[in-house]
Amino acid sequence: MKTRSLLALVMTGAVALTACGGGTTKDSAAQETGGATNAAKADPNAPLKEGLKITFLPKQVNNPYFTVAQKGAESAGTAVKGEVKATGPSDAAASSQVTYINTAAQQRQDALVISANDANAVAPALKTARSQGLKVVTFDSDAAPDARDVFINQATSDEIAAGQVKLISEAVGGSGEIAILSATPNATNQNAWIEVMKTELAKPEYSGLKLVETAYGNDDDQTSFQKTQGLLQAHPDLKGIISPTTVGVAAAARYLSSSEYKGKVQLTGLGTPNQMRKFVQDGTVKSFALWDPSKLGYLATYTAAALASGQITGAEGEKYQAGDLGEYTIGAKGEVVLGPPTVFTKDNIDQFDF
Ligand code: RAM
Repeated sequence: MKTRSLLALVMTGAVALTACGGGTTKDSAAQETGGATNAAKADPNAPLKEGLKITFLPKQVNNPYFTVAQKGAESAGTAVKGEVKATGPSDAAASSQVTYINTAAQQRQDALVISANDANAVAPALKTARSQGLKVVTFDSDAAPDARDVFINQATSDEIAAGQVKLISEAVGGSGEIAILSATPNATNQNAWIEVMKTELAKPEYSGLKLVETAYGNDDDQTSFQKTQGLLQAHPDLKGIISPTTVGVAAAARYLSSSEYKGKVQLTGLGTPNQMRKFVQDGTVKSFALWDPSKLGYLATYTAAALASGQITGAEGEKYQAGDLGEYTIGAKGEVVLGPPTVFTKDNIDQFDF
């Protein structure tokens, strides 16, 4: 009896310590696989802690996609009665987020919600932050799995990338040269999608399509605009462009819409309906896709609160409630999937406002 109450006391102490974010014991075996890294067990019935401090760190601040995601993060912050502070670099360069991660740790934030510009460049800073008790949730673009607790993926890479190839194939009528206009060369999400696109293109149903170049606009409007021009000049037979970045696809559409290539060279990608509406209406773009970035920001922030409250640890199979979005389950390697992307065309684009 005595031993048992002593054990209970020790265990409660351990849980309380972890919940306070101090002195978290790391399980190095679990760290290898990503996801659950805390020795503490999840308590699905633990109440959400009030007053949690959460830093929201996008790839870059002047990107409308992340502005919408931030709105979702802030509304989740209100729902969990916490405080969400958004900050971040103006460019999406590989190591531009490191100082912001260090600051979040110094400011004793409870959690960090980040879309990583580079999986490895941010990893050492994230690991240090976690050793100081911060919970780390990546969303949109993952960091190295052993540097974060949970990754909120917008949709599986397979469905995003296969969808992009299908859209360009339909737009160009199944044959011809195509190019990819990506964001930065190190972006985890972009590279995962490009890899799947190449696998898709190797399938017999796409034998008429030939990928001639992958260019990088660095998620910078002007660079993306110039790279579009460069692709068209370098490949006179180009029939289509896939730009799986909201910055790239909007810049490419702007270039095409006022050029001789409008309607001749097809464009698809991942874009926000509000940025792409005029290009769908003027016939430059037939279709493109995206998920709702605000739901992505909401889910990532809610997940950060669930982690910081001890409801989940990031281990596969754990379930939790994410406010308005309902129940989610942690998958393999600490990954949670928001849901399938939406395809936008002139028939449905006016139903969306983001
Ligand atoms: C850009 C960024 C982001 C990506 C979207 C689709 O805003 O590259 O990481 O997910 O496009």
